[in-house]
Amino acid sequence: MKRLALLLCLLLAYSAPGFAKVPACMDKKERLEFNESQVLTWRDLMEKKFTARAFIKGVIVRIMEDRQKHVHFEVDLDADLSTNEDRIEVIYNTKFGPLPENRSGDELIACGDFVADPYSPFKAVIHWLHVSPKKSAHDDGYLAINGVVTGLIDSKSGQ
Ligand SMILES: [Ca+2]
Repeated sequence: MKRLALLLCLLLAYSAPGFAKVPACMDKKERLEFNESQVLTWRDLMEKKFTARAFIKGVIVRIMEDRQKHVHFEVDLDADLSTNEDRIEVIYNTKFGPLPENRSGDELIACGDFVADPYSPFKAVIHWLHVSPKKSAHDDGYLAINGVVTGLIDSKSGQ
């Protein structure tokens, strides 16, 4: 009985507020952990067009651009807005689901593809934040803002 109580306590601790519940982010068959510092290392070291799976949590600084169904966020990866060397560009395609309400300072979680992009002001882009229309070809991704998950609508099947 005591053991059960302890287990319950542990479970409650893990579902405490502040831990947004989001789906697993997969890289082939492996479940990714958040990899913000890895993303910044790739940005600094890898050749342009280098691509890898990314799973990041940060805060929204601002919307950089919003056109042709693509919303570009400036995201700060350590949530400290007084430091800006840890910022990247996150691009969401709204045809895979409506953009959750958002404002500067909100928590953003992105599961998708990192790409080293010299044309981005941050040299680092994360995109592909949506379900894969062809399951075998690419892992699913998503976007979550304040725990509200989007990107899960398969635009081909309309579901
Ligand atoms: Ca920062």
